[in-house]
Amino acid sequence: MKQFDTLALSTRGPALILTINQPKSLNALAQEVVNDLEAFIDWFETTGFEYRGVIITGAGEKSFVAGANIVQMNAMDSQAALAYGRQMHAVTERLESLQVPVIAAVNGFALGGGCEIALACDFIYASENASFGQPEVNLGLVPGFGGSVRLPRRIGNALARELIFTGRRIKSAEALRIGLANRVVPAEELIDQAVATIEEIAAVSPTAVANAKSALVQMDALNTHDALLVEADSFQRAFATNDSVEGRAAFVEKRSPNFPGN
Ligand code: CO8
Repeated sequence: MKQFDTLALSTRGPALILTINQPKSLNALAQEVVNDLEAFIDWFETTGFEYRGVIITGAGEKSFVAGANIVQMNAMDSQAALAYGRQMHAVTERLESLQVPVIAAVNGFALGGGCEIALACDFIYASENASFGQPEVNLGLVPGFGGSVRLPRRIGNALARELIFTGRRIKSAEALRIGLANRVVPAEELIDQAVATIEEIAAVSPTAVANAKSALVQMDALNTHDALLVEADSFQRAFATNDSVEGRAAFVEKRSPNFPGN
């Protein structure tokens, strides 16, 4: 397994677990972490074919990711801050575009850049002690790693504005209620439940999941009419796969499908 200074990787069945491993700073996104995230994505895109999903979590019991590293940011000029923000934009866009589903297993603070990484994942499972927020206004800042774009898309414009303008922190129960988290679970079950979902995904056609995900990502930027064209194209490509030939034949023959994965 590939090694990184600031990330820990482990495998559970078909799932790859990526742990941001800087517990002393509550897993804040220091420059070294951002560089490692980029290197992780490079590695995963070229060699991670055996995995059917990625789970992102934070080391320790207290924090998922406490945001950008404020100590480092305090020493930056605005050009360096812009480069830091743009690098994280690229990381979040590439995470969003991975071929397999990515689940954020939020086990504590998901603040600022932490909430923004979670938003770049396909969906979020939160532990009972998780909390979410975009507290940048407390620093005289605004979200800079994609939160202004992805938070309104995930929870709606008005709620996102309220969270961004107040910097308020919300608990996991509220995150669930507003659709930010898909489920809330006891901390000790968080990874198990995320792995179980990836096992469920691993039982269906990998090409269909990749196809659906790629279409959903493209649709984010489109109006309904153009998004329907993307769906039609995606459906047509899915229809032509061997997975689909097998899936349809298995249904007709009343047996379980054995997907070839292409
Ligand atoms: N950066 C660096 N270090 C941090 C961070 C952080 N974001 N958060 C916590 N730490 C460090 C603390 O400094 C402390 O270190 P030390 O032990 O050396 O003093 C250690 O982690 C533990 O933290 P606390 O003692 O503060 O722990 P508490 O339990 O008392 O509080 C909190 C936990 C509430 C999470 C608190 O640490 C906190 O408020 N942290 C900051 C959260 C925050 O504001 N995050 C948003 C940052 S801004 C951002 O993410 C926007 C990104 C956009 C950048 C775009 C550039 C263009």
